[in-house]
Amino acid sequence: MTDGTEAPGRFITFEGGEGVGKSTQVRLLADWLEGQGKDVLVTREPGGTPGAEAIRALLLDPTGTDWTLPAEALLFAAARADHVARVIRPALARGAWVICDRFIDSTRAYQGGEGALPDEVILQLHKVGSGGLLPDLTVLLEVSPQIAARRLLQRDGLASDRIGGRDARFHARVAHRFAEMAAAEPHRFARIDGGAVAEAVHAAVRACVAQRLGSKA
Ligand code: T5A
Repeated sequence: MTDGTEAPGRFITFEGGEGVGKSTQVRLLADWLEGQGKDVLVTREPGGTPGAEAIRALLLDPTGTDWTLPAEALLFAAARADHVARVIRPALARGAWVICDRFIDSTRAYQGGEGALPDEVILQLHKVGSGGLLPDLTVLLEVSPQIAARRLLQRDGLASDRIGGRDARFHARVAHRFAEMAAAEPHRFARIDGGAVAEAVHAAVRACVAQRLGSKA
């Protein structure tokens, strides 16, 4: 992890838009690492602690409050602060491999970017709330909007949460932000095509983890 403090664990995050296959790949990677005898903790954002899950409900309920952008960013930062302090840091300190479904880069992509909050502001909130903790590796899964839409339609029908239900332009901007962040930090990000069958995507994720974090592939 990169925030100036050394901890023996490894911190891997999965990022990307809705329906790219993050949760599926988190599970497959966790199974694979556990099969190698590693202590693995799987978690997600927003969420991961009772307090952060309560904030998740406030943020994502499609019939709930229509938060302003700064309020939304503060709520994500508050949920993350609780999650990092109570779950992620203790797990890393005991040497676990922590795999998190979304983290700070989701806030940078969804609440930041053109016409939204400046990246420096979001990173400053992250510094205050979570000591600026960054993952060792961030896997960015990318699929075409058509593939993502087809998967989500198959799984959820027409239902979506308050943020997932925003229009196609919003989601295109989010995908562009993720790509920009990955280009700016190639040592932390790995961009992986999530359009193939799940096992093939998993093979690419495994190879990447082995190469970047020195685990057996
Ligand atoms: N958000 C979150 C912010 O705005 N700011 C933040 O800081 C944070 C942390 C969270 C929402 O909050 C926003 C972003 C989101 O809008 P969520 O409930 O966590 O939402 O949901 P998502 O992260 O959007 O996750 P999804 O479950 O929608 O998508 P996943 O996890 O990417 O995809 P997955 O694995 O669930 O797969 C979706 C479907 O496709 C199938 C699966 O079986 C499933 O049915 N699938 C595949 N099918 C074919 N081939 C493959 N390779 C497949 N992989 C998966």
